[in-house]
Amino acid sequence: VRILIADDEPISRRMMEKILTQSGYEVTTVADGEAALEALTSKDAPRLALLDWMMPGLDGPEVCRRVRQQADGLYAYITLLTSKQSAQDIVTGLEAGADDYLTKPCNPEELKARLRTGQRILSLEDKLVEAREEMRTRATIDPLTGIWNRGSILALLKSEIVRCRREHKPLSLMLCDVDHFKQVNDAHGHLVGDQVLRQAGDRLRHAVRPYDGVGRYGGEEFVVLLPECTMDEAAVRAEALRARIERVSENHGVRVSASFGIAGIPESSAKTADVLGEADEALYRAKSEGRNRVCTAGKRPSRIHPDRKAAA
Ligand code: GH3
Ligand code: MG
Ligand code: MG
Repeated sequence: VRILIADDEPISRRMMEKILTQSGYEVTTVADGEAALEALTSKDAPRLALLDWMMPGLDGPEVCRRVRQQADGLYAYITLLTSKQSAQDIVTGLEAGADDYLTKPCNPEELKARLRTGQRILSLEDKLVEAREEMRTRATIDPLTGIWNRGSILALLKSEIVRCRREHKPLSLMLCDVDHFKQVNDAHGHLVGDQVLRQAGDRLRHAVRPYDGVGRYGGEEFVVLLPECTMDEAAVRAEALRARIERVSENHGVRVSASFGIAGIPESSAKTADVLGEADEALYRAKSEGRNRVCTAGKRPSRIHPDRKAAA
């Protein structure tokens, strides 16, 4: 465990350093408040600190205050060292954001015991942060495919509509639905069905640019958000994806294809289009025209793959 000791008196600094090094701490020492503040706000800062109250420049409580103000990372457990003993001083120190205080010269056993309390609190904090991260993941990520869940992709759509309008950029959206997916489940079982969905999610994710959004809209339906992409560009990319899904599935035994509905908001548009609804209509058209194809909102006839047109 790493700990910072900030004390301008060399003797007391060395004494504490010795005690703590012997108890297995990895000690960093500094001799004034500025250096302490720098160490505690740096990247990968120690999370335990002993700060002398009186130091030239910034004193202990001031360092505390600034650390608490600036901190955006993990919590640091700060103990102030003081030779003062009046109740008012203690209140001042704690109000500055210190977690604990010790009077100097400190008893080695008490010092170690107090620091163990600090470590307990830090480990509680770590568990909380971990739990929060896990909850965040569960709330935003679809567990089967690892892409955004419905709520997240819809929230992203909302904010991208606002951003693209503000920046006068187009925005397009693909809805992708696996064809006859019920039959995949029926013929190969639910586990293979899940596998197909995971692969579809991977394929979509790998086909897009880093700033595009890919989410699972429902069972076997996916949304791909394409900011700064016109509907024509989106249709070209959807067609490439469609062909790829068809080709790859042919090599893998389970025949899978998907239909795509494209909609978008042009860069100059002021109206609030229901892009999702329009994409859904286009998707419906793609389904009713025979599946395994890309349809674009407002365009008739739909984009039919050239091979299929020839075959028709
Ligand atoms: P269409 O070409 O018209 O889209 O036909 P479809 O069979 O793909 O569409 P439908 O909506 O009738 O069926 C979707 C199926 O997807 C039904 C449901 O059991 C299945 N499904 C939904 N979520 C999951 C999932 O997480 N895993 C698996 N294996 N199947 C799922
Ligand atoms: Mg389907
Ligand atoms: Mg469906």
